[in-house]
Amino acid sequence: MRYLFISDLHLEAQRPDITRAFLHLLQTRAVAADALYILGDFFEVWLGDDNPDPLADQISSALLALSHRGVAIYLMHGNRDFLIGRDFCRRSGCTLLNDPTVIEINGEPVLLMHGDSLCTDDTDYLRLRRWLRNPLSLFILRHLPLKTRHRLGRKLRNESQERTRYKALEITDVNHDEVLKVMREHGTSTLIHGHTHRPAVHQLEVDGKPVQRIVLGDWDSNGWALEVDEDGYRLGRFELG
Ligand code: LP5
Repeated sequence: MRYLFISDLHLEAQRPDITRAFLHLLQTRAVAADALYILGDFFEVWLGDDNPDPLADQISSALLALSHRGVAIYLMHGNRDFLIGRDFCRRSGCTLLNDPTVIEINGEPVLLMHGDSLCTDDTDYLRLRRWLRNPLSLFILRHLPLKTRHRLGRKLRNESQERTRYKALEITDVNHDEVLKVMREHGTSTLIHGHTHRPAVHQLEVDGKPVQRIVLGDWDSNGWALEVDEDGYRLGRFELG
């Protein structure tokens, strides 16, 4: 089996280069895989499946075409696109994954997360996350008029950009103890996540056993993808073209 993992593309109309690179990846490396996993922040901001958006239509058609070619596509929410719902998934042939999810690769359990919930030192963000992601808030947000969601989404982005500017780098990274805790809880020796925009493969130990934490990169000046097959895990950077 061949797997392809990506995250943090932040697709938006203002970055046609990222959209082009993603469509190219679908037509080349993704068709050669058995499964494509998108681990959150696929879109820069997602205001709801009912928001008319030509970019979303283009992306969902391309994903659907890939799924018709026999590639299984899995999508996890990120902190920017947690309002992606069943309608988008149906249109694009994706299966929505819970965060966290454990899958099996080469007979081993592998833990998949977006990564934001691992940043436990970022207490302000976690408070916001708890509020935004509780079922009642989600229900209310989904039923707000689109214009109101646009306004609130913009306000939240501006506020977030302003506040992250003053946060120390350690605060916006994952907390080491939290990583060990989730890996121990799920009994996995591999964790794959995105969110922090700090692509790397970290070798760690849980209870004396070697484990690895693979951080996917964000697509900005380059693209990033993790390929996995029976030969192992290969995290690579590529030109957007
Ligand atoms: O995304 P990134 O990496 O830049 O920053 C994140 C954290 N910020 C966020 C917020 C998102 O950027 C914006 C999400 C938009 C979603 C739109 C859909 C919803 C529509 C309806 C809206 C109600 O996730 C950032 C982390 C950072 O990652 C690193 O981990 O630090 O967190 C923050 O900056 C949060 C602040 O610390 C606290 C913000 C308090 C907000 C105050 C209220 C403002 C008005 C709210 C209106 C509802």
